[in-house]
Amino acid sequence: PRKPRVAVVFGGRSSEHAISVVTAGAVLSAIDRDKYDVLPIGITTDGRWALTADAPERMAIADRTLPSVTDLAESETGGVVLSVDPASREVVYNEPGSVPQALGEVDVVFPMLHGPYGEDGTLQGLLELSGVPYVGAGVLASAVGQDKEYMKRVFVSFGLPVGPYEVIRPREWEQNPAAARKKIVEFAADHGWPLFVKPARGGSSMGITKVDDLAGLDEAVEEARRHDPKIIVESLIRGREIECGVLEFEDGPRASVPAEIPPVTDHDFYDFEAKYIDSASGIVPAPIGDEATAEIQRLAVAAYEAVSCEGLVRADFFLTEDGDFVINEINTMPGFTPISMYPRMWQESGVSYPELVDRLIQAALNRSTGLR
Ligand code: G1L
Repeated sequence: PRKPRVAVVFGGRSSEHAISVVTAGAVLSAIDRDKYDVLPIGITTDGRWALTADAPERMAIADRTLPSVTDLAESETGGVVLSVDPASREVVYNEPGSVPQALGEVDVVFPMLHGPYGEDGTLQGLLELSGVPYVGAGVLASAVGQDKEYMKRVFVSFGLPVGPYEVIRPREWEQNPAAARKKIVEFAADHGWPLFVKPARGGSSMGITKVDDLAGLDEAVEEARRHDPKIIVESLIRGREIECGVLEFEDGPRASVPAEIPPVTDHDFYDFEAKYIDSASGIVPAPIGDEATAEIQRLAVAAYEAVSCEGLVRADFFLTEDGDFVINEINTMPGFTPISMYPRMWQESGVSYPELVDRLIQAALNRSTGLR
């Protein structure tokens, strides 16, 4: 019988293009070629889809040079739209003004794009329309996981512990900035300084400012609004940073051992690359004791279920001095190189990186398309 064909879609018009290429290279290296065929599909930084060589060795950082899809592309075509024929599941290049070029059938897509048009549910929607199964979160879970406001609203409605927050919508700031500023100042009066001012949507730590007093507020709001006109204000939760992985097994989701992220300097706070590539500083398993471990595992699976995640999620928490967990956020597309926290937590739980990749592909293949 024919091997299932896995299309790995990576790169993209994101500041994290190179991270995606490096991660896709690790995934391509880990996929069992006796079991699956692969189709590497890169998206250039200017948004063109390209069939790339199946050459994971060219997708690593070499001589301090970051890899890019442009350097890997075999056939690159301007303005191309990739589509999948729903009847045959044939992947097609619809190059404007020419005959669509068939690339062969695909059985499952491994989406590896960061940020807008990647992990916010848009690519997932395109794949739903095409009837192709894909690894990981669906449209709703991707979109909710990308929006810090709706993520918290879902957590609250499922009884999960979230920290204090306030949302400033685009029109609030544009039409009455004084009232919006007052809302934030009252929030600070209730919950104390410092505050974190964040873009509501977007996964990386870009656009986030820690604000110590009123003087820094306007600039922090303007900075966050450069990334997203909707912003969220959160209070500082004093506690240890503990995260936990959830992975779908044959019988349902299970939680990994948790990890602790040691406190970082202000410099590291802005270094989002460290979050994905150099996660060596994380402590696995987190030294928090059996009781807290069981509790975070219960909460992580509850967060996965609350948002209707599929395949995997990384859930990030604070452990307060009182011994209580507060959920900070979930990540439907966590850092995913072999040294990233999510794969490391599963490694420590007895699931190797190739097994992790295989389980995710199997979970996607076992899912039917349509409502589930
Ligand atoms: F497909 C999965 F498994 F859901 C998946 C896809 C992408 C897991 C993790 C990632 N991560 C990335 O693509 C990235 C961290 C390189 C950018 Cl979001």
